[in-house]
Amino acid sequence: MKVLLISSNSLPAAPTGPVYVAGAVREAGHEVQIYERLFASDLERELTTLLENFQPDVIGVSIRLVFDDELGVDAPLGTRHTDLRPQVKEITEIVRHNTDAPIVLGGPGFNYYAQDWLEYLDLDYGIRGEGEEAFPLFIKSLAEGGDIYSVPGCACRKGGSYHSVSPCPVQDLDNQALPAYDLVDWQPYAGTKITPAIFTKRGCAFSCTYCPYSKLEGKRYRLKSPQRVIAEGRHIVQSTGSHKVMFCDNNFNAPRQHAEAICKALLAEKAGFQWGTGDLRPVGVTDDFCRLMEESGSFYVNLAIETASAVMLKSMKRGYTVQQVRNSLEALSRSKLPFAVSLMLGAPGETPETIAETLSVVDDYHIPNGVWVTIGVYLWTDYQDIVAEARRTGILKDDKQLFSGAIYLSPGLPRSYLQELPATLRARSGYFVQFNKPSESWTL
Ligand code: B12
Repeated sequence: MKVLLISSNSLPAAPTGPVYVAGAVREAGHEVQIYERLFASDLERELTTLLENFQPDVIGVSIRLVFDDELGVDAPLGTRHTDLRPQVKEITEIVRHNTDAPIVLGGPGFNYYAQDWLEYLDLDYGIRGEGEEAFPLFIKSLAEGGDIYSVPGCACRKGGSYHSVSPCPVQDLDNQALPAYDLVDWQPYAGTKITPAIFTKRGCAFSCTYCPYSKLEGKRYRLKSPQRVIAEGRHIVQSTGSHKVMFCDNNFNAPRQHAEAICKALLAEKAGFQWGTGDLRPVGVTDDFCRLMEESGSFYVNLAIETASAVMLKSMKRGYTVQQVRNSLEALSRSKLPFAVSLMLGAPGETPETIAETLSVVDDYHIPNGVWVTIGVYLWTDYQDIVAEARRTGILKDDKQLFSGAIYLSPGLPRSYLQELPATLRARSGYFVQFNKPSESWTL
C-alpha cells in the first residue's frame, strides 16, 4: 500500500510521532511519504500536487495540538491563544476533496478527544495511543478485508455511531523500526532551530494531579535499552546531520538508573551526538548525576520544579520536598550544565502566599537559561485528577469545554492579583510567562 503521513502541526516542534509511525509502516512493507505542514507556503497547491503524484491508498494525519498559547507582547496578559483545530480541518478538507482514500487520525492531540475530532472533521477513522503496531495492523486489515474495528486503539464511527477499542501499548520498544527521520528534509527544521527528538521510555510512575501521563502511558515503565537509544541518536545524525538530539520523555531521570545507564553508554560509546531534555524531576539530581549528564554530552536540561511551596507540592502530589528542589538547584548550579527551570502556577490551593514561597526559593539561585512560568492549568481529559476537582467546583460545566479549551485557576488567587502577576514576573530577569487562556477573547 502507499501511505501518506501528514504532520498537521503548525507550531515549531519535531515531527516525532510521525517519524516513529512512518518507520513502522515502512518496515511493514509499505511505501511511505511524510508531508510536513509546518513549512507549507501554499498548503492547498502542495498537498494537491502530492496527492496527485503519490496517489496514496491511506492517509494518516498526525494531530499534535488542539490549541496553543504562545508569548505575544501585544496580546492581553502577554499570551496569544490559538485554536488549532481549523488548521487541521483545512488539511483534511483538501485531502477529502482530492481522494477517496481513507483518512486515519492519530497523535497526542487526538488521544483525548477522539470522538470530538471525528465529529468535528466529519471523518470515520482514528487510532488512539501508540501507532507503531496499531497503524500497520489497521492498514493490513484494510488491505486484506480484515476487521479494522478490532484494531487496538481504534476510535471510529461505524454506521453513524462511535466505536472504540482500548489502545494496546507497545511492549518491546527496542524491537520497533527506527524513527524515519530520513523521510523528511531536515533543512527547514534546522533553519527553525528545531532539534530532532526521540523518547527513551514510555510510562510514568507518578500521580501529579494536573498531569495525564501516567494514565496515558501507564504507571509501569517500558524502557529502551541504552544501545537502542544510541542507535536512534546515530540514525538521526546520519539522516538529519544534526548532532543534537532531544529526549522528549516524561521525567528523563525517572527511573534514575535508566537515565544513568543511558548517560554511561553515551560516554562509553562516544555516541557522536549531544542531548537535551525538557523534563528533569527534582529528585536525585546530585553532583555525581550532574557530572554524568555533563560528561555524556548534555547541552540543556530543564528542571521541572513546577512549585517550591510545601503546600502546593502536596496539593499537586508532586512527590518531592522543597529541600529536594533546593538540593537539585544547588547541584545544577555547581555544574556547568546550561539549565532552565519551569514553574506551573494556579493549581488547586494556590494563593499569592504560595507563589511568593516558590519565587523566594528560585530567587536564591542563578538560572542560566531562564525560568519558564505557566499560569493556569489546562484541563484536557479525565486522565487529569484536577478535572474532577474542576467539575466539583463548577469551573468545568460541560464536557465540550474540554475540546474547546478550559483552564483551572485557583479560586485563592484574586483577580486583581492575577491581572498584575504576568507583568510582575516578566519584570524579573530571565522570566518567560505564559498565561493559559481558554480563548483569545477571555479576560479576567
Ligand atoms: C516532548 C513534548 C513537548 C516538547 C517538544 C520537544 C520536541 N523537541 O519535540 C515541548 C516542551 C517543546 C512541548 C511544548 C508544548 N507542548 Co508538548 N508534549 C511533549 C510530550 C511530553 C511528548 C511528545 C512526543 O514527542 N512524544 C513522543 C512521540 C513519539 O509520541 P507521539 O507524538 O505521541 O506519537 C505517538 C502516538 O501519538 C501515535 N501517533 C502520532 N501520530 C500519529 C499519526 C497516526 C495516523 C497514528 C495512527 C498514530 C500517531 O503514534 C506515535 C508513536 O507511538 C507530550 C506528552 C506525551 N507524553 O505524549 C506533550 C504534548 C504533546 N504537549 C502538549 C502541549 C499542550 C504543548 C504546548 C502547547 C505547551 C504550552 N506551551 O502550552 C507546547 C506546544 C509547543 C509546540 N510548538 O508544539 C500536549 C498536547 C495536548 C493537546 N491535546 O493538545 C501534550 C499531549 C501534553 C499533555 N498535556 O497531555 N511539548
